Amino acid sequence: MSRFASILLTGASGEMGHGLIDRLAGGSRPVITLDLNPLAPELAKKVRKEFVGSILDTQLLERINAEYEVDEIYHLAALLSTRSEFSPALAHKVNVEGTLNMLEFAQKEGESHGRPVTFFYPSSIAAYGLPDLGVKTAAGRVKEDDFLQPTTMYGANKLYCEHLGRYYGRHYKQLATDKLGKVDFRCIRFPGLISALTVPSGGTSDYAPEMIHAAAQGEAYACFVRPDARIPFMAMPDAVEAVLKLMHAPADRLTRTVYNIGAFAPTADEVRRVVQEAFPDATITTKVDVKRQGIIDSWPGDVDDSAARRDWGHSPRYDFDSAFRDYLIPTIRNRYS
Ligand code: AKB
Repeated sequence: MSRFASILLTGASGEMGHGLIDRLAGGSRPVITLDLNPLAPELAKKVRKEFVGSILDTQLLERINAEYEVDEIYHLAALLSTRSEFSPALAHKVNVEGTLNMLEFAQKEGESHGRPVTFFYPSSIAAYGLPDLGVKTAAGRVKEDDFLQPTTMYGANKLYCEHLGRYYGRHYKQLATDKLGKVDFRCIRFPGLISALTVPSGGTSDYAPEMIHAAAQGEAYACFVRPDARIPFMAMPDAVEAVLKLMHAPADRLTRTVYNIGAFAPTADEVRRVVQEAFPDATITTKVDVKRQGIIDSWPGDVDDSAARRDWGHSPRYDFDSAFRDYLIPTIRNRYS
C-alpha cells in the first residue's frame, strides 16, 4: 500500500511497457503495474507492486484505488488490430470497456486525492481509413483531423476512446456541476513500432519486426504484405521518449488532445533489403495475406507530426537507416547470438 503519488501502467508486460518501466522505475514515485500476464523477472523487481489481472475486473481496480494514490496512468492494455479482427466483440470489450474502466478509475483517484490524474492513451494510425491506394498516395503525410474513417474494430475502438478521453478531460458530467473533470487526458497515435527487445503479437504492422527477428534467428520469413506496402514506423525507444515528453509537457503548451508522431515510412521491400544486408543468409519471401494487406492499404503512408514537434518537442533520434544500423540490428543480433 502506498498513500503517496504513484504511477500505474496497464498492459505493462507488452512492448511499450518494457521501455516505460525501464524509464519510470527508480524515479521519485513508485510504479505499480496491471497486466493479464506476469512481468518478466527483470522488470518485476523494478516495480513497487505487480497486479496480475484484467482491466475489466472492477473489483481489482477498486482495490488498487483504495491502496494507492495514483496520479499518472499509462493505459497500454489492448488487443491489437489483427487479433481484434478475429475477435471483434472481445476487442470492443477490452479496448473500449476496459478503457472506460480506466478513465473512471482516474476520475475516482482524482476526486480522492484532489489532484489531476495525467492519463496517457496510446491510439494508432489505425484510427485513419484511406479509401484506396490512389487516395493514400495522393494524401501523403496525413494530418490528425483527416481521413478518420477506420476500417477495423481496433481502429474504431481507438478513435472512440480518443473521444472518451476528451470527454473525461473536458466535459465530464457537464450537468452534474459538483463533479469536476480530474483527468488530464493525453494521446499519441502511434505508427508501427519496432522493438529490439520484444516481438509483437496480433498487430498488422508486425511484418517489419517479425522480419528482423526471424532473420536474426535464422528462420525463413514469408512477409504478409506486398513489397510496395508503406506505412510509418518508429523505433521503440523513440516511442517511449515521445510518451514521456508528452506526459511531462506543461498543459498550457498543448494545443491538442491527440497527436501524430512519425519517424520514417519505408516500404516493406526497403525493410527487406536492409534486413537482407544485415543477415545475407536470411530467407525472406512474400505471401500476401489479402485481409491484412487491405488493413495496411487503409492506413496512411506517412503522418504529419508538426503539432507534436511544435507543442512538446517530438524529435525522434532514429531515422530509417540509423534505426536499423545503430539500434535494431546490433541489439537483435546480440539478443539471439
Ligand atoms: C497494430 O499493428 O495493430 C499496431 C498499430 C499500428 O497500432 N502495431
